[in-house]
Amino acid sequence: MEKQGDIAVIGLAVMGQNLILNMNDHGYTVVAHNRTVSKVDEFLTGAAKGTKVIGARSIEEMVALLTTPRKIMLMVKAGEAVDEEIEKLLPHLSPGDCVIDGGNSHFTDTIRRTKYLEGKGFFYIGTGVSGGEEGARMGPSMMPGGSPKAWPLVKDIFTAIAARTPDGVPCCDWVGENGAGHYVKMAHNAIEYGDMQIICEAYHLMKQGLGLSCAEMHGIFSSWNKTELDSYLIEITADILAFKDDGGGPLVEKILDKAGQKGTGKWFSVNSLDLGIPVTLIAEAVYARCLSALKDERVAAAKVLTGPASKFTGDVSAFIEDIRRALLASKIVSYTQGFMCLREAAKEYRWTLNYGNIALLWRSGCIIRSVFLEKIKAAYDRNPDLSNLLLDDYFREVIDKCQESWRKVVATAVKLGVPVPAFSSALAFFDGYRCERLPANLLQAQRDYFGAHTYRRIDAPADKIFHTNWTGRGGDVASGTYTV
Ligand code: NBP
Repeated sequence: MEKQGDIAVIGLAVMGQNLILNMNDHGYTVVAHNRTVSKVDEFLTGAAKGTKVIGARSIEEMVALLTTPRKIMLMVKAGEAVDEEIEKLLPHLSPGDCVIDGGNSHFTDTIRRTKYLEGKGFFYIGTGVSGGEEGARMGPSMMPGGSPKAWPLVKDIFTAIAARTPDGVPCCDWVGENGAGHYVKMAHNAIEYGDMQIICEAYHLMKQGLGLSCAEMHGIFSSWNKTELDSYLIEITADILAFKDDGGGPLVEKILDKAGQKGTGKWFSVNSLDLGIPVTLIAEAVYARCLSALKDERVAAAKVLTGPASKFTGDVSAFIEDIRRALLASKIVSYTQGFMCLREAAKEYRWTLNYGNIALLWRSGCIIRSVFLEKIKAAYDRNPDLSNLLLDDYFREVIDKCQESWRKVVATAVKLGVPVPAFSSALAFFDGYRCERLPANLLQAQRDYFGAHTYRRIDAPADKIFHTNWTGRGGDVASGTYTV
């Protein structure tokens, strides 16, 4: 059998098929394989007809068709399927071959699999692939991490098929060791959760608070897309609001208000708690989906729980601009929190992450693509050691300009009884972050009062620990282990 395949892709569902066609367009010979073998033939006689794609009906056949070192990409369901496919591959691999997982795997699985395959003399890459079906076909944002020695093996293929920024830079670069690529993809998806939620809150406020129609909101989102908010998600929101169903009304108003969540937003929120980083906006975005899923309970509660009767009184156009500014300020907080988490993860998992490059990886080809990401890249170019995006001059000035509007929007939403969990948690984070003295002094006193947790004093050396017998009844022994 002639070894003519540059790369193999296992998994011929929507992502696998489109990535193969994309690779084929860029001159690569791809070997296609799938667990259900009939799908290989369907693909060859269907979407891949007339291309150079070669079908392999078995792993043995697939492996024999590949040039060495072999590059085999899994585009299968995340989780056990990846381990199952790896186990099927192992007996057929030679030292130096590289297995690539392009699915949405949890980064800890990728850390484990990298170690496992490297221990057997193979290479492993876990790469985030973003942009859905269209991205896979036309150019996704790609975030590869894993065995560093494997990057030269796939660099040309990956950068050829990836999306490009408007000035031609591929949205694909090496992210870091073991699970770093999948971690960055998880962060991307989580930021997507946040961006979607703040857009939904703007829509809810304009609809419920101002009584605007979908047609009016279509115009507003379209105009916002010509400002700093210029992004794919604002653009599709404008499109969605203009879309009519068969009856001639806006389709969006007929869609059940019950959202699902596939996991990456939750994974990131859980990880942020593990790392001790307040990623509050994204966590609120996940919780907002959870609350939406309680549709039956909400319908029952709506009949008995009342809110304020107040109506919006004020300048509608001025308030729409206030909402735009609240959206922009909240978005800055969301990305700030996301990058804070990336920074802490880099420390925890010993990755060297390039934050400006990560922003650039998301500039095109993925769901959170936006002009805004260039500002993040510029901030890290100005100062690669920037500890927090809010401290960058550009973002600080934008927040300054937006702040009054942001507070007005949150206060008005509270008065009107329209929920804005992401707008308000972002503002609370901002106020907390800029607060020199938080009430954690009282909290520490409470902890010491009931659990002898000890505390430090502002008027004593930092390493000196204090415990007070607050009631005169307890002892003077401080807790060494008990933490709440
Ligand atoms: P799915 O996530 O629906 O996975 C189905 C594919 O996996 C089928 O081709 C299935 O084969 C194959 N598969 C193989 Br091969 N071995 C399997 C096993 N042991 N157990 C289960 N399935 C197995 O495909 P997808 O939507 O193309 O997504 C692929 C990956 O890319 C996923 O990790 C997904 O999270 C990620 N992703 C998806 C999107 C998107 O927009 N869909 C975007 C970004 C990332 P079969 O035909 O024999 O069942």
